Amino acid sequence: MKITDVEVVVTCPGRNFVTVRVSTDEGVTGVGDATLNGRELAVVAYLREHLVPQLVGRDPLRTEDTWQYLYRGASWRRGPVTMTAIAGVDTALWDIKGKVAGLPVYQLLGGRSREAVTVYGHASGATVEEAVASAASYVDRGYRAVRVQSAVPGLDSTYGIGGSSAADARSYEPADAALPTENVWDTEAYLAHAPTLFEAVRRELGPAPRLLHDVHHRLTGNEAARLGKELEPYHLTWMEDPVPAELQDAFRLIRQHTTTPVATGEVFSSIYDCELLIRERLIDYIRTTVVHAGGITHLRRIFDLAALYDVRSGSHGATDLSPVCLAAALHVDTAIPNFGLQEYMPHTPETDAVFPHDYWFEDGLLHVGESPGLGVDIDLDEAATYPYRPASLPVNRLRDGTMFHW
Ligand code: EZ4
Ligand code: CO
Repeated sequence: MKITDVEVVVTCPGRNFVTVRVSTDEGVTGVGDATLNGRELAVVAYLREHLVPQLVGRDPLRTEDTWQYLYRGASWRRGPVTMTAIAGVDTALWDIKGKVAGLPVYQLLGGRSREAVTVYGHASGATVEEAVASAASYVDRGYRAVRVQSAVPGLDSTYGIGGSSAADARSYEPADAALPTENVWDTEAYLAHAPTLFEAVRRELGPAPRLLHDVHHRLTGNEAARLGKELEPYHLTWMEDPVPAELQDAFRLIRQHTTTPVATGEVFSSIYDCELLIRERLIDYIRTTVVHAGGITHLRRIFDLAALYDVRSGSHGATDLSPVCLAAALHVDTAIPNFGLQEYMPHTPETDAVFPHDYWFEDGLLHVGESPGLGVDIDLDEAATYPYRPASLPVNRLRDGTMFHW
């Protein structure tokens, strides 16, 4: 069996998605997500100029050898662009392998370890009251876990805030312009506010729902230690990205001060980014996912390392990861022994129409489909109706204009 063609498809049904579509001489095709929000065309160029010419003629079933060939073949390896490009190819090859075997990919990863995948939804509000009501609406719809964010009083914009539940699903859309939106951040205002939010949410919702919060890389280690301590009475499932993920020493400081569980890793590209945090048990959940961490082949390796240290998976699953990534993530989530939680924000109907899929949501759980392969495809005609639009994620400044982390 041979790879005959690799297409790199860019489509923008509300936001940009990059998809790798691999064709073979036996007529079987596979798809992989290669979307890197805000830097999409860098991955497209990496694929089209460097990887595609190396793939034509190869055996699509040699997933491990192809992964090693693409990874080791770049002397300057790792990094988000490289690893997202490799992920797109690797995911498409696993899709083909499943179709050739006549089995859903989770079967090739060891079969079911659970009946379905527990997800968390995104609740938010312009006020604490709105955020509490939003969280309650998720619980009413069957969600067992909810991430809660609310606007910080005195700031014009806060990460993660959507005004209504429809807006919730779109609240991470990039500005439709080449220049990013500029937000303003105030750490002291945030630190004063965040515990009051969770005090109110726990009071209203009681002890049952699992609660999460995304700090989005905004604190120092010491500030995060303070927040973690102040959140302890509300028993969060996790405090996410408390510090910029590259500042790994800071996780030691956080760990020394608080039992609030910590999750990080959505921006990590490889097992080497995660290794110290896992081995020293500085985190409770590792948030790497298929598209940004080298595909199914490499993500499985990260989660196997994590399993040795009681660290569970908590894969990133915002709407800037395509349904192809979500489908692939669900196969991994269904199979691994140390699954923790899966982030889930429903895609828009336009996006779902471009990427028909057989996974479904019910009662707080996502269910993987039984089709051979990943159970997701790209409708090329539908995709072609949504041309690429330049877009950026926001940037963040302190009140005095200093550039800060977003
Ligand atoms: O901000 O995917 O936990 N989820 C997140 C996401 C990220 C976006 C960035 O593109 O942090 O909402
Ligand atoms: Co996050």
